Amino acid sequence: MTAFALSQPTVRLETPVASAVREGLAAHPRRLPSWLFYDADGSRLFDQITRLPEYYLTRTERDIFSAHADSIIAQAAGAQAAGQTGIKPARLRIAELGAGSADKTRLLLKAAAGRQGTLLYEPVDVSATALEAAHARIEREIPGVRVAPLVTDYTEGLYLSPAHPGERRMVLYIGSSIGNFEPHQAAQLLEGIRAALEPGDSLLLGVDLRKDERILLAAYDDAAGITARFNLNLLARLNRELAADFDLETFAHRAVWNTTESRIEMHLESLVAQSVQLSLLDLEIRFAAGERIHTENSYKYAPGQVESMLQKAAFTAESTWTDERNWFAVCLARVE
Ligand code: AVJ
Repeated sequence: MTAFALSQPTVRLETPVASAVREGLAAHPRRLPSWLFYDADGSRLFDQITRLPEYYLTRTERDIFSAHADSIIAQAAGAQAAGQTGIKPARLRIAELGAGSADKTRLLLKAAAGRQGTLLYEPVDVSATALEAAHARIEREIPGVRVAPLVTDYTEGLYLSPAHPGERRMVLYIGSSIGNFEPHQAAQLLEGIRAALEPGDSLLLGVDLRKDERILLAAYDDAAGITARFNLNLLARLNRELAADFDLETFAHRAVWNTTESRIEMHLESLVAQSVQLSLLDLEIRFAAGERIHTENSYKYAPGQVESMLQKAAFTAESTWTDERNWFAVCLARVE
């Protein structure tokens, strides 16, 4: 019988996290993708961020929904057009991209269920756990709503089952989630959504608007230090998942306003010269003192910019709702 020598195999960890970290930390300047923020701890910290006094985004968008949910839903259903043309307004089914905890969405779901009696709500997220939490609560708390979660990475293309005849699909992409994408990626994403829709369907897009730099910086560098913990949790995650040895005391949270690109950037700055081991990647990274890892972009849009992004993706921007300070905008766009 032949004996085989079992040599130590070189196993390369091939998970999305491993490849993203390998690629991002090898780059100069170093970077890590912002989707890495959202493990269980990071999602909890983001939830705390949305309740911070400085983080106006969630509160402002919720205020817009509180004031306008009925008109937003009526517009999506085509009630206005129906008045003019005599066409019967359609029933809506609502899909939400990156649904997460779906908190603000409830205002829209209530308005839609109130209008048509029942509603099918299809939250789409890469994380099944995020979807499960929202599922039971929404069915329990909003009468008439049935939840059909869809676990998929919508940035890789969106595939939705066809709506029933006489139904219109409304896709929600709210919370300024699109702000994490570079302009060319954002354009692709909108085109991907457009391709999943039929004429008469609509997209509701929520974006953060350009404003005084001090307000922006405070929102991304709050006094209680929650955003700093959110950013640093990325390194804690690599310690947990990749057996890395980042010393969190020697990295600092930085928020920067990049006026040319019109975006808030988050970075993690190494306060000392040091080298870090990522055991499961078999990787060592040397940081110079002051060297940064770029962890997030959060784009802030000029008035009219969302509408033109939507038009470029072959949507017709129909209506935009905003708050009285003009800090946040919610735009309804139609597929013709
Ligand atoms: C979830 C992408 C909308 O960009 O404001 C919050 C994430 N980062 N604080 C944002 C975030 C730092 C957030 N989005």
